Amino acid sequence: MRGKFVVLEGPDGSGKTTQAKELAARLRNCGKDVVCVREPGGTILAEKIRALILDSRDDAPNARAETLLFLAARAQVAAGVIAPAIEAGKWVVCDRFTYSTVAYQGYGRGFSPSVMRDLNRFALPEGLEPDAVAFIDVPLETTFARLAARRGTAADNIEKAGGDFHRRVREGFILQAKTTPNATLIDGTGTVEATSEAIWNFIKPLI
Ligand code: T5A
Repeated sequence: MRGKFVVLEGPDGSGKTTQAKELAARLRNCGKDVVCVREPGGTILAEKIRALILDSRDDAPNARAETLLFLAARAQVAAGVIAPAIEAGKWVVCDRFTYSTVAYQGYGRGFSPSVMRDLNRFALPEGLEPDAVAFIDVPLETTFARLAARRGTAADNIEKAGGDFHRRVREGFILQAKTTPNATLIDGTGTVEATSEAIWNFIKPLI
């Protein structure tokens, strides 16, 4: 039997990684075989691409190169990890997916969101669609406060893009939450437990 594909999306520091772990634990408690994936990443090549995008210092990718690198990483993990796991009956919990490219490179960098959607389609195996997408929403102040509290180290290339960029990215996520099938917008400003419970209430009906 086909598994399920669940995506967590949202601005930097909205709590996706924390919530992906919480959700995977809840699903495993229900006896589900769960694969967790992060984007960009999830295969050896995709993790190398991640480092090229986020950590290049002297020769950071320009906006078009950045877009194509995110898509290359997605093509690799989608065909190599996500689609086979779903085929094998597993649940895939994915920390970011196509909606991030629409939000960051589309609304953030200023490329056409519809071109970003076309590029996403090209990058994915035919028919690969999430069964549910939880968009976790936090205001800009929360993004920057959480990242500052956690890191103390240099920001990556996307985090360095500035307040206006991140404001547009957030708007891009909110718009997509309203227009994407099987999606919901979840308030990420409460406690980890409160957000986890809201995500669980959204995902539970799929079990
Ligand atoms: N990107 C990615 C694109 O531009 N285009 C794309 O197509 C894709 C796929 C990825 C970057 O790449 C960009 C987006 C990103 O900028 P990343 O490091 O993976 O880089 O970035 P994030 O996915 O944003 O990961 P972060 O770790 O920065 O944010 P998360 O995962 O949303 O947040 P999380 O869970 O790590 O939490 C951050 C901090 O907040 C605390 C946590 O303990 C942690 O310290 N926290 C809370 N604190 C209080 N209350 C809560 N409810 C909390 N939840 C978490």
